[in-house]
Amino acid sequence: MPGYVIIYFPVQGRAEAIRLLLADQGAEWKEDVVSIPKWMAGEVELKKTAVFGQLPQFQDGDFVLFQSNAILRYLGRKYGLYGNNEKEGAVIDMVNDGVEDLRLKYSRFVMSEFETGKEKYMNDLPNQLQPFEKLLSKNSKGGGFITGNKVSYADFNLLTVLQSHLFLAPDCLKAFPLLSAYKETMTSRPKLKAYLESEACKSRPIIPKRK
Ligand code: GTS
Repeated sequence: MPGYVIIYFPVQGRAEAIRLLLADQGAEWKEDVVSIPKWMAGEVELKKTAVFGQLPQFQDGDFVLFQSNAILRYLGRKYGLYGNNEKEGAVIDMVNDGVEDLRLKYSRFVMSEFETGKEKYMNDLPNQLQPFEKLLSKNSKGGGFITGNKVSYADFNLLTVLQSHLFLAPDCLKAFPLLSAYKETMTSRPKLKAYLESEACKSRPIIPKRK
């Protein structure tokens, strides 16, 4: 069994798509949880050794990797979740970059504009979700994946971003029938469903607890 370790804060955050991918592929991993207050106080040595001074860190045995999207791409290659050829892989990267753009907007909103910018963020959310609905409409033969005819690493990333939004706005997918069905299809994948229903997953907050 590969020795996978995810080192991250006690939240779903940027590590969750990695967890979803591993769970879906039937892989096991160990969690090394870093205390946010200790990290903020400069008491965690890893802050100095992390390549960009940030988490998550991922380990596959002796191999150490940072940057959540690079980790997803590494696992995508390893588990055959990167399309059937170079062009499909490039489209998967494109979609994942779109997911990253939305994740950044979400993070900025949650961390800095939660009290003041909620109405603006929610009003604009349909515009942000529309491109993904359109991608699904063009991929009707794909069996429910965001692109291509099999699950890709970007699907796990998109699913976590959708779930983060559903956490704040449970109705946000109502106007998007394909995204709603996509979310159901993804969360019904047996191994993924088992993980999503596990105590380990449910006990981890989607975002850091607000004071
Ligand atoms: N591009 C990086 C990635 O995708 O891994 C961003 C990593 C990042 O911003 N990590 C944050 C961090 O380590 C935590 S979170 O954004 O994932 O919640 N923050 C602490 C710090 O000291 O910057």
